[in-house]
Amino acid sequence: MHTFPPISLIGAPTDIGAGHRGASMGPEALRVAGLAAALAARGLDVVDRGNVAGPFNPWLPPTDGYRHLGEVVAWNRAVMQAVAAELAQERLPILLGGDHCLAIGSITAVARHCREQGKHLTVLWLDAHADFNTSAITPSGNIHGMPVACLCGFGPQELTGLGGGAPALSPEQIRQIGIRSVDAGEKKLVRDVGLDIYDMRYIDEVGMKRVMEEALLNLGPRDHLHVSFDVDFLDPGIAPGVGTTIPGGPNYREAQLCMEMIADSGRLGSLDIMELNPALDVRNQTAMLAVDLVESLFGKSTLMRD
Ligand code: NNH
Ligand code: MN
Ligand code: MN
Ligand code: MN
Repeated sequence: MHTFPPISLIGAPTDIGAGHRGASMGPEALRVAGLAAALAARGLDVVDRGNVAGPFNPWLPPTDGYRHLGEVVAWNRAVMQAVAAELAQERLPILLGGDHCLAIGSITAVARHCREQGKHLTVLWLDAHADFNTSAITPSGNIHGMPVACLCGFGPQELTGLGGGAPALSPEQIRQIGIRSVDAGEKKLVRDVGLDIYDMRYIDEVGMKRVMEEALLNLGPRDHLHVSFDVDFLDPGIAPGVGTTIPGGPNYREAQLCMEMIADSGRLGSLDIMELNPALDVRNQTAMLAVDLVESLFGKSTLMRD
């Protein structure tokens, strides 16, 4: 069993980048589902920092290919600062979304921290979607479909340069798992940049065990693993509380194994829990499932393994 650093929860209550309203209630639903208590029960030091603040969602159509770009930038600056403050104290930040556009701020902070500490950053992107759209190819203008592209330098300067310099990531640092919905233009772009995608077909063919062995290969003590968990990664049959359900996702055991194998790597350094939409959930079951999976991510397991 690996030990984990002290944990800080940071809420970002907004749906500013999403195509449905309601992810703004995600942080509170995760709190109500008992996230802090579940981690504390594992013997971890957990502090809830409360929520960061940002502009209201004006719910406007796209301008120049983006919906709410100015508001998205403001929220991401706030998230970046809050995440950076926790990393600077050697704490492990957990961002409670909020929609997935906020991973730009979170991962920009993590990338800068890793650069300063001489660590190598790898991002595991658990999602039904590749989130690699740009303003030219997006079908929606929703920026939650663009964070991975922005982090790799494809996007508006305000977001690609959020950390004040070069893009936060290069495509080789990213491994995407669970992907099963990629838009036409996005498909070409992810192929061109050579993104490492373990899609659902590959998971079906070789199984989650081998997928995670490959995704976690060669992680050493100088590696920092960031997990960006879009709750729509999960099969909608077990996780209905998200805006963009896509059938055919990982089932309960596959998702548990994925989390358990990340825990076993001992390299988890930061986490996003994104896109939970309580307005679409049924009796908070998706939030409770997310908490259950996050317990596994922090080393909880059945029988005698923990
Ligand atoms: N690909 C679609 C878009 O860009 C949907 C993105 N929705 C997500 N991404 N939830 O994770 O609009
Ligand atoms: Mn998604
Ligand atoms: Mn996503
Ligand atoms: Mn569990």
